[in-house]
Amino acid sequence: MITIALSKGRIFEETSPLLEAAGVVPTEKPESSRKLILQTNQAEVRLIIVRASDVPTYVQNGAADIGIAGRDVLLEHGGVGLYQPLDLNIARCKMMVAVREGFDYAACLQQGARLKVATKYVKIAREHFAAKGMHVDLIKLYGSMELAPLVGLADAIVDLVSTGGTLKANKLVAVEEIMPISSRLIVNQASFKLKRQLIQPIIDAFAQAIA
Ligand code: PRT
Ligand code: MG
Repeated sequence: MITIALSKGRIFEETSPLLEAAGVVPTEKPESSRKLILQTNQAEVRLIIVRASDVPTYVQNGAADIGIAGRDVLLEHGGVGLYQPLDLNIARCKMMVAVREGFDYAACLQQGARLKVATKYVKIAREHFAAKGMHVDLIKLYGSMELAPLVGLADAIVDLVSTGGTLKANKLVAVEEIMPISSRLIVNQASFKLKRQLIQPIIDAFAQAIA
């Protein structure tokens, strides 16, 4: 038996065609089912539905053999003990620094001002600003980062941007790209050794499907 950990929403949607290419079709849709364990057309493959940021934890601990997680999630998690054989190039976006329209970010940088930065991605943000030699006070949030500069909680945010629609709707502008983000296949290292005959064909089918 192999267990694949996925999150609902964009990751599930963009992974479905890859699973199908590997011959794996869930018997129920996670969007309409409340079940957290989904059987598939293959008796030896099942899916578990977890929060996006929990996927590495399930795979690291062997509760799932395989998972799909964003580079953002993997960097924040640390990725220790995870084999990462494939960048699937799905759920693509960019990690960006954004500020309120009219806020002079460049001037702040020049003056060496100490910025308040709100983000869910504390580790990525800390490393980014440290590499630039900038002093920042990081404020950890769990969502709706876009609100923070509008109500004076922070000068800037670090968040994911795909269409840019959320920034625009909140009168924010991106001022810096930190890194491009896409989702990766992750595999538990022990599973990879012990269940290679089940796991390798899935990796190969995914690799072929994205090529
Ligand atoms: O939603 P939940 O709190 O359960 O967890 P999550 O937000 O981590 O999960 P989910 O399913 O929303 O995202 C899963 C993965 O998709 C992330 O880890 C990223 O790798 C990837 N991804 C790709 C994105 C986006 N694009 C994205 N646009 N994740 C989030 N967003 C959010 C962003 O945070 C911002 O609030 O969408 C908003 C901006 O979108 P635009 O299109 O308005 O720019
Ligand atoms: Mg989300």
